[in-house]
Amino acid sequence: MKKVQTGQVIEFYSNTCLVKTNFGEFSCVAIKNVVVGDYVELEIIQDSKKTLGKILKVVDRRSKISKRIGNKDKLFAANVTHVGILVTPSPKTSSEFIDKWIIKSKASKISPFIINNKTDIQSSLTYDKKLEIYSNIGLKVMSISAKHNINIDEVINYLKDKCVLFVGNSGAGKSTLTSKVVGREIKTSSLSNNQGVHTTSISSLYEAENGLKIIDSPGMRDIELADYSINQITRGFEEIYNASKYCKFNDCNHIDNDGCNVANLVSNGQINISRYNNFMKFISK
Ligand SMILES: Nc1nc2c(ncn2[C@@H]2O[C@H](COP(=O)(O)OP(=O)(O)OP(=O)(O)O)[C@@H](O)[C@H]2O)c(=O)[nH]1
Ligand SMILES: [Mg+2]
Ligand SMILES: [Zn+2]
Repeated sequence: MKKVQTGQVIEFYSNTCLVKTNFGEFSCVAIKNVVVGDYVELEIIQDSKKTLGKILKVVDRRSKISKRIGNKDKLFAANVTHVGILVTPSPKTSSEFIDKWIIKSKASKISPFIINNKTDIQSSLTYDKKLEIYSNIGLKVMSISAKHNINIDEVINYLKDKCVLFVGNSGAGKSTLTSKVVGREIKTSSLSNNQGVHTTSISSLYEAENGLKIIDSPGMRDIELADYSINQITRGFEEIYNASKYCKFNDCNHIDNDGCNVANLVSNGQINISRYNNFMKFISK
């Protein structure tokens, strides 16, 4: 075994982290700004009692994702490729929640997709229509039941060799799905209580057999849009962005009908009204 190795941070505590390499897992003193999902170069230091890793360098990240703590955004995961937005009839998932996560994912160069969980529960027509909005704008939607093992394979196959972050309201089934995908009981549920208030700051990365990785971090809920530019928000509404290219005026506010292609497409139903309302709400903040 060479003294200098590369590996990936799979668990992160306040000042130590666990790095997985081809030669096993090493406990390391976390250097500043290292987060779960990071690829690192580490030096293996062996003294008479224990083997420890010393992180020398963080490899350039393909993506970064942060969460709001107090009034600050704190980086907490790196190299995520996909965000799986869990949508459930109970607890009810708001369209704002979904649209905010689409914005956040796209702004972070991460692909969002939708997991319609709890299909064993009878859904309403409005709920089914809500899902249709997202498949109509080209998002992948997978219908599953995490608890009853329905379509878990579809999720596993879709995410082969990818790194995913599941997001959803407390009780949407993130931990249940993670356990099913990874094939073992995982620690997350004991870390977050029913109100979703996490009791510890640990973030973990779980790996399934086909190279699929899941990053789990308790307390991933609110998204503050204040930090996003109008352009970033607009890119979360691709259908509105594309339609706006054909508005009569460059500085169109998309409210008045005079020559506004967006408003026209909303009134004829080609752009969904809930998407439009969220868009207008988010950009006016
Ligand atoms: N009926 C039904 N219940 C489910 C399904 N998936 C998960 N649940 C239940 O929903 C509850 C919450 O599931 P969790 O996996 O703990 O939810 P979570 O998203 O991890 O919640 P937090 O950790 O609080 O954010 C549990 O009682 C699960 O058994 C499903 O497909 N159908
Ligand atoms: Mg959970
Ligand atoms: Zn317009």
